[in-house]
Amino acid sequence: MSETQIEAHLLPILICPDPKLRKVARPVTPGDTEEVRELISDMFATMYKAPGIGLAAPQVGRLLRVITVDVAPKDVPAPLALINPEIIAKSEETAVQQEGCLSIPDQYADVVRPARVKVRYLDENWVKQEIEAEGLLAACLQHEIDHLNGVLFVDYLTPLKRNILLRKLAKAQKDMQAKR
Ligand code: K1U
Ligand code: ZN
Repeated sequence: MSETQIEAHLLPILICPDPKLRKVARPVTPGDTEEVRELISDMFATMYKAPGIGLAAPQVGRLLRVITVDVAPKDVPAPLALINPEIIAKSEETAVQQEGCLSIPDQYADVVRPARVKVRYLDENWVKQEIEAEGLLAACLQHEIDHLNGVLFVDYLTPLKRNILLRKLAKAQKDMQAKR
């Protein structure tokens, strides 16, 4: 293995209602460089294995403002790591996207969000970047940035839909524990 390659580890994904999922993550600083390099590598490995199209550091128990995203088809990977991402513009127009969450396994719901967003972030080399997104990428970026603020997609549902979904999750988790 060359010096620049890092051995990636699969990280356990926290499941709702883990209280860490409701915390606000802190911005990354230059002092975090080494830790964040390793974290990003582990997050990509964990996201692809799950499988998922996004992952936020709090989902793996790290309260740092880091997300990974890849909404491209499996055969053409387009990995994107975003450090300290910020939504700097969003459209008035909204779009509905069916969302899932690796921290709320096997539960899906339609979520209404701004259709297009512009996000400013630092890339893996700490270079300032901006990305304009629509469609699934826009929904995924907003979903992951929400995780950095302790917000989950179920928060956008009506209380009735949210309760039904979270009860289903609790039952599925209980059944799984019983089988172990
Ligand atoms: O943050 C997460 O929990 C990951 C989540 C991201 C997301 C999904 C859908 C809309 C917005 C954000 C997931 O990746 S859930 C799994 C999923 O959607 C998927 C898994 C395999 C192939 C395709 C999609
Ligand atoms: Zn999620």
